[in-house]
Amino acid sequence: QIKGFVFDLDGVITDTSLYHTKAWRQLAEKLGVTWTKTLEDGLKGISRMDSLEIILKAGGIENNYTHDQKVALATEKNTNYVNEIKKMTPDNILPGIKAFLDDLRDNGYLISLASASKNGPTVLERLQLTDYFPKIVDPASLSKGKPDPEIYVKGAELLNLPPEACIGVEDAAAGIEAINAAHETSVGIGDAQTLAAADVRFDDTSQMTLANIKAKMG
Ligand code: B16
Ligand code: MG
Repeated sequence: QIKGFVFDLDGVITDTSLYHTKAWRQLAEKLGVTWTKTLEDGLKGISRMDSLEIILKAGGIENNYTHDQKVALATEKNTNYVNEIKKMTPDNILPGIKAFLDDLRDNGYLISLASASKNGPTVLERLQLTDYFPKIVDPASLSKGKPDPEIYVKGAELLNLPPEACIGVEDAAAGIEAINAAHETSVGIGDAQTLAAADVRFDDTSQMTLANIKAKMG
């Protein structure tokens, strides 16, 4: 029986993926790396330093920078990203999410956050959703990022629930893989091809309700 929900943030609660993309693209193009949709999708759910590494590899320039230079590049991206999220308001909550969170709370489900983003708490504050997420996995505490199950295992642990009693919600293929490997039920938000491995899938957040999830779980 499901007792808790472990949420991804970017692409599920709000569309910060647009801001991540804008900031990474700006950096990539400055470094002479061609931006593609495949590159863009591959960065979703991936930690900051791993994302940088993927971009540099796409341009074949991963060996052109020292570790310190790479940290500086990632910091430059983050500064641009942080400037973007400062402009966010509760209007940036994706359709249906506020009602869904209220429904979960009213029905006694426990809720935690499993975002790879170190800016997660700031984003929740901007959206005025902090109160819904008393438990947040600290991404700095992880030894491996998504698709490794660690972040979703910890998300369930924070709720004192076995993974089998949790649903994980994700927009990224790497995230669905992490949820499945953690032995939680996976709910994917996005297209069928990218999220083929999800147990339950919706095209967008507006369709994600408790009733619809239950119906699809059978
Ligand atoms: P930061 P999620 C992920 O968040 C994003 O999808 C990914 O694009 C980003 O690089 C990562 O967080 C790290 O974010 O640079 O803010 O620490 O989808 O796991 O909520
Ligand atoms: Mg995401």
